[in-house]
Amino acid sequence: MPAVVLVGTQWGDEGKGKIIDYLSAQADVVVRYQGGNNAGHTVWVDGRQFKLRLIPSGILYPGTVCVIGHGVVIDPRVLVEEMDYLAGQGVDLAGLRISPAAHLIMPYHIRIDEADEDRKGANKIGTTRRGIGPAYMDKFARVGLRVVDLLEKDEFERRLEAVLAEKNALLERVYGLPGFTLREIADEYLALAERIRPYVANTVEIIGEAVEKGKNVLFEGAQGTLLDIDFGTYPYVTASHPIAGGACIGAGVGPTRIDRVIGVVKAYTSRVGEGPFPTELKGATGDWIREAGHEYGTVTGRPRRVGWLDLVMVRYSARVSGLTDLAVTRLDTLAGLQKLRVAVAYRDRETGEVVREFPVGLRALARMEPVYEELEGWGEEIARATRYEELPAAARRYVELIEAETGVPVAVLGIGYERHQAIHRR
Ligand code: 2SA
Ligand code: MG
Repeated sequence: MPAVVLVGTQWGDEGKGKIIDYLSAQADVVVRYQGGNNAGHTVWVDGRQFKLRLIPSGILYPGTVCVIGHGVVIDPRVLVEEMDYLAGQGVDLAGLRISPAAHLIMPYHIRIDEADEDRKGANKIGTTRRGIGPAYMDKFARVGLRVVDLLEKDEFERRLEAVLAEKNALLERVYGLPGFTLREIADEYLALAERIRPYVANTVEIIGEAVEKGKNVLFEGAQGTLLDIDFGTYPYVTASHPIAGGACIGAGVGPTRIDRVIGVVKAYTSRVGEGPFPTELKGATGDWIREAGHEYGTVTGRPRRVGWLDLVMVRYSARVSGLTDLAVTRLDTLAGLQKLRVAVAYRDRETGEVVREFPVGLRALARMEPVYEELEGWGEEIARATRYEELPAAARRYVELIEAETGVPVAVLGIGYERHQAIHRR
């Protein structure tokens, strides 16, 4: 394996958790490099469900080092809650390592995220309301507080006092909401700091050394390519870099050290939150897929918008992340549909032109209608296959269309929730 980056190729919820879980079994180190608790990975182990938000699911494998890198934004309440949840399930946290440079999500970030969404009304982004965007804003405005600050009481209080004056003014004057006192935040956060302190470590060295020694290091992306702040459907995006390059920035590893980049593709498309979605299905077929796939957000419980597989999008994701492999998930969910459609290009409604590249800008995207290829569906027998050759012919044709249209080989196929329900081709 040695150094592998795994990314979502759509709008998140591609089923990365399942593939990450599988790869984590062989990994020595697993790293989160961006986002925060706007991510939610669900992993099934022997009929038991684990829901993770910040800590890499590699923690479920004893002996694995699990890193939360520089590029992640950490809500200390959520982190400690998750530590307690895992410990309560009998999971050993000894492998956890937290970057001192990771920024903190503060209570005012959450209040601002919520207030900002409410104020925007019809123009809202549909965020997870977890304070992710406001925390990254402060990072770039250079007024963020980091894990390292949390560990020094005086420094934390000094910096918090300065920031709070500004945040309270914003909350009270712009949003008409109450602000926070220094003490209420500091007392709670400094107590949480003591729970976090034992796990804070030099993550750049830990990762760098592991890579140098040829160990298996897995960088797990959260969200998906089309939610990337630069490469996604801006402004309907998250505030970080879910693409493969984000691993270099958010973990502190050079691009020359990455061996493989795996893109996870769900067999259909889903999106939570607002923004364009060319292959969206609004009628009965969409409802059917939503129910069959339990397409409700792990974090917020929101019903996800669903649609046909869009290979224009996946081709674009392969481009921006330099994908070497694909992992296709949820082929089992589509079982039972007679006919399937897959977008292989777009047609510009205004000019009639057929394009194969993903366009930049909401206006351009809104003009596009998908050019579909229609394929035969398959039945329930798919979940019992153990080798590629045992898959129904129609499912194999579906997989091969993905390969042909993206130019990237499909290495793994997910055909069910359980760990063992996957087929490996490379
Ligand atoms: P935010 O809260 O600022 O990040 O919201 C901005 C937009 O990003 C969307 N968003 C997501 N969409 C799908 N899945 C997300 N997380 C996955 C989950 C985790 C994953 O299962 O919940 O697959 O890695 C996620 N996080 C943010 C959000 O809906 C807004 O459109
Ligand atoms: Mg998810």
